[in-house]
Amino acid sequence: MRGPSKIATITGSPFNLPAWAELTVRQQKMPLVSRMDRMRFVIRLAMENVERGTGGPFGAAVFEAKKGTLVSIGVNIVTIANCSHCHAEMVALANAQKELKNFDLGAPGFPEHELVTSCEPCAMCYGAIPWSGVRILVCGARCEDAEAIGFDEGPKPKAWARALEVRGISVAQNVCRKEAVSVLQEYKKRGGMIYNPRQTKNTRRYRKPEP
Ligand code: AZG
Ligand code: ZN
Repeated sequence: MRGPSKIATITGSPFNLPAWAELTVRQQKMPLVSRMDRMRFVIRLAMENVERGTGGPFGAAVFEAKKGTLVSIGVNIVTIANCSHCHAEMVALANAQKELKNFDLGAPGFPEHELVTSCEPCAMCYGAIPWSGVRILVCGARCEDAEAIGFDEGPKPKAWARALEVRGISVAQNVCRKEAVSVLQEYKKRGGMIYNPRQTKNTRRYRKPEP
């Protein structure tokens, strides 16, 4: 078998953002210098996603870590994209890679990139982070906050943050946690859809490690 074809192209990504979110990316020209400003920005994205009914109560963005320039945003669009991969973090990472025309956000010559997310990553997004090339992860709400409103964040190692640190990805948790949790609660109050990984007899036997 030969290598990848030079003429193969992919169109119509399921990671395409809703129109309102595209506009937000274009309008956010000013760098966001502080960690809290970046977190408040993604929390606003999560809330707007809830208010506009475009998906679950989660927002994320990729920034140039030092300057605070916005590279991409993501919101949870699982239901409107009919794609279970479309968690906020996955959408933000995919759009950053598309924007920078590189599958590795840590490629030589790039500045450090930071993923800021309104909620700690689920098992799927956690798995995607080391491959993305981001060097910093900043989280708002905890997994247990998402689970408190009915989401199942999947099995992650107990020391998941440490495991990222060992790979050279620094992790900050509980940034503006209260504000991030209020978006989750608003979604629940509005009766937002809760979609979860499929459970089988076997997976029910799996016991989550104590936090
Ligand atoms: C989710 N958890 C996070 N962190 N982000 C999303 O988009 C999610 N969707 N379901 N659980
Ligand atoms: Zn996820």
